[in-house]
Amino acid sequence: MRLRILSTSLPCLALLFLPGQPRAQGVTTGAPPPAEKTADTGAPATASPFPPAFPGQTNAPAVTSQTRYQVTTIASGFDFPWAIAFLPDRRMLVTEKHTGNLFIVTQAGEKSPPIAGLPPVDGRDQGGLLDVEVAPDFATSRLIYWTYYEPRATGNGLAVGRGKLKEGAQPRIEALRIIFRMKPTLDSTMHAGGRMVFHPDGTLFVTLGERSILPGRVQARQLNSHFGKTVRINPDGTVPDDNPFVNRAGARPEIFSLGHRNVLSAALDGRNRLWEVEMGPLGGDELNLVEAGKDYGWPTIGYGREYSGAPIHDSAQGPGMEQPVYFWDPVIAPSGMTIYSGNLFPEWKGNIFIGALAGHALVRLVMKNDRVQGEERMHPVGNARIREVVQGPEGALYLLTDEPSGRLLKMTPR
Ligand SMILES: [Ca+2]
Repeated sequence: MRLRILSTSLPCLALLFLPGQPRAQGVTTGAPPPAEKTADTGAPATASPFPPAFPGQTNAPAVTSQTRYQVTTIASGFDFPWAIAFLPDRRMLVTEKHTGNLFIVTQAGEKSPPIAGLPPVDGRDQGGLLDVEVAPDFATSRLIYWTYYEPRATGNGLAVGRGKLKEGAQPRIEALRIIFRMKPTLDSTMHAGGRMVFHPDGTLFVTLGERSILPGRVQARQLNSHFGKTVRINPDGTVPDDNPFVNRAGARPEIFSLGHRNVLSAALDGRNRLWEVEMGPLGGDELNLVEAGKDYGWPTIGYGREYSGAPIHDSAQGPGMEQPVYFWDPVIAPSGMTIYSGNLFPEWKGNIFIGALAGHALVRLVMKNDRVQGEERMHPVGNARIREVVQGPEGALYLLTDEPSGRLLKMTPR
C-alpha cells in the first residue's frame, strides 16, 4: 500500500516540478507492444502494456502545419502562472499558482497590482490558485470565477470562488462567495484538477482530480465523492436539475462525469461539446469527449502503468466504461487546452491545441469524425514548459510558460 502511494506521487512531482527533467523512459516489466516512433520525438512508445482499442487511438501520424506564425512576449515575471481569461476589452486576467496572486494585464503588457480580496490558497505542489474565468454576463455582473486549493482544518480541497471585480489603483474582489467545495476533505497537495468551462446553456463545468494518494484514487468512480469527476453547477453554485445523478440516492448531485484521474485541460468544440485531457500515469494521458453520466474508467481501466513501472490495470477496456478518443505514450503531461475556432489561422480551424509540460511542446491535433487524424508537436516558446493555451477574442493563441519568471505570449500569423 505505502509503496503504491509513493509510486503515484513522487514521480509526478519529478515530472511536474523539476525543469528539464527528462521524459520518463519505458519500463521493462510486462509485455510492451513493439516500439514505434511517436510524432516527432523518436522516443519508443513502450510504456503502455495494452494495445489500442481501435486504429488511431494513439501514435497518430505526424503532421506539419503550413502556417507561419510569430510569437511575441506581452509580459513576463509571473511566478509560475497557470491560467488566462479575457475581459471584454481584451485585457487579461492571469493567475499565479503558488502565490495565489491574480493580475489584470493589458495587451501592452501593463500589469496591475495583485487583485486584493481573494481568499488564501494552499499553494504547495500542484495546488494554489489555478483557473480563472470571466462570467459570460461580466459586462453587467462584473463577476469573475477562480479555482484554488482551499486550506481546511482537516486537510484541503479544490474550491470555486467568485466575486465582483472592482477596478482602480488597487483592484479588488467584492461580494466574495465560495460557490463550490470539493468533498470530502482530504490532505493532498497533488492532482487538484481545477479547469473551468462555461457552457452556453449557462452552466459551469469544473474538473476535479482524484488527489493522487490511494485513499483519493479509489474514490474516482464512486458517486458519493467529488474526486476524479467533472462537475456541472450553476454560476451561483446551485445544482442544475438536469444533471445526470440528481435523482440517484447517495450520489453527489453536481457530478457530470466520473472515472477521471487529473483533468487539467478542458474546452468546448464548435458544437459546444466538452473535451478534456487528463494527466494519466506513465503512457496513459487521455483525450476524452465528456458526456453526461459517463464513466471514463480510472482507476479500473486505462492504458498506462505507475511511474514506478508497476501495473495498475488488468485491462484497458471494461463494461460500462468509456474509451479515450486518444492516449499518449509517451505522455505529454497536459496543461491548458483550446479548440481553435478563430479566423487568424484558417488552417487550424477545429484543431485541438494542448499545452505540454513534457517536451516543451504545444500539441496540435487534427481531428476528423471525432478521431485524431494527425498530431504535431510545435515548439513556439523554445526551452520552456507550456502551462496554458487559450484562444483570444481576435483569434490569436495566448500561452503561459511554467517557470519562476513565467511569460505571457501571443502567437499571431507571420
Ligand atoms: Ca479513462
